[in-house]
Amino acid sequence: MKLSREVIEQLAIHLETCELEAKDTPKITDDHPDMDWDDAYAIQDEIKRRKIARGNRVIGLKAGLTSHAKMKQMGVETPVFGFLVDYFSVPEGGEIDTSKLIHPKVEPEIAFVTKAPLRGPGCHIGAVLAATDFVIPAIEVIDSRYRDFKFDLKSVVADNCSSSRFVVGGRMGNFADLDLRTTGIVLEKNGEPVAFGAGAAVLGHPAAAIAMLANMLGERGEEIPAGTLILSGGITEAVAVQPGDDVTLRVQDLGSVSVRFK
Ligand code: OOG
Ligand code: MG
Repeated sequence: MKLSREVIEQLAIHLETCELEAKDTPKITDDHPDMDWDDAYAIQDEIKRRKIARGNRVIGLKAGLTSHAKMKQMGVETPVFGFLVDYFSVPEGGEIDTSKLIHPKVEPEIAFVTKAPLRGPGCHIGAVLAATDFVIPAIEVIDSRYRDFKFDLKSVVADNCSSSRFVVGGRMGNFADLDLRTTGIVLEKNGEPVAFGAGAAVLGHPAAAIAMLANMLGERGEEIPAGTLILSGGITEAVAVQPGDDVTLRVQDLGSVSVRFK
């Protein structure tokens, strides 16, 4: 750790205020170039602590920057993780108020729901498949608090990996009849297909993102509990949205999920 407890708390308040007031900020490493990974996750943890103290409930986890398309778009090379709280969840077919967000983008993802705990080190795809209750399509809405989505990895980790909203819906699937590597996806904006991909874009298999998350949490002495919803990461580049946009994600064999922006 390079930052004092006081600075970690100040940066958490700063980033969370930007989220709650929909204001952007330059990336925090501009003023704190020496901050390390532990500092970055400590700031994220402090944001989580503040939300829980305010009465919000943690309802899931996310892995981010797990596909080559996303890493290339953001100019980074390592996957990261964050948390999801109650008010991030938007009902299927629901509406998202863009006036509460800075510059939202949507990502096509596959969400996992666990039925048994997962703990690293040594967590692998086989363990993830055995511990998964079902998978379901998800649209993640990311909204980096950093000006023009310009950040480095430590800044984005501190900012809870741009987490903002998400929608799950469509059909639940399980691995008896799915090979998620070849599961195709189409992301549509206002009826136009805007991004295409297959599950293998996420670390070769979306379950690998869940294994990686369990291994990263294991290093901190934490696990993924049973009954956790986990977003496995954007399969394609994120797509910017404006008020009035209608977004649908179609996932092969798993139906579709939609959300509107007002
Ligand atoms: C960071 C969050 C990335 C994903 O699925 O890759 C993410 C960002 O790109 O702002 O959620
Ligand atoms: Mg994502």
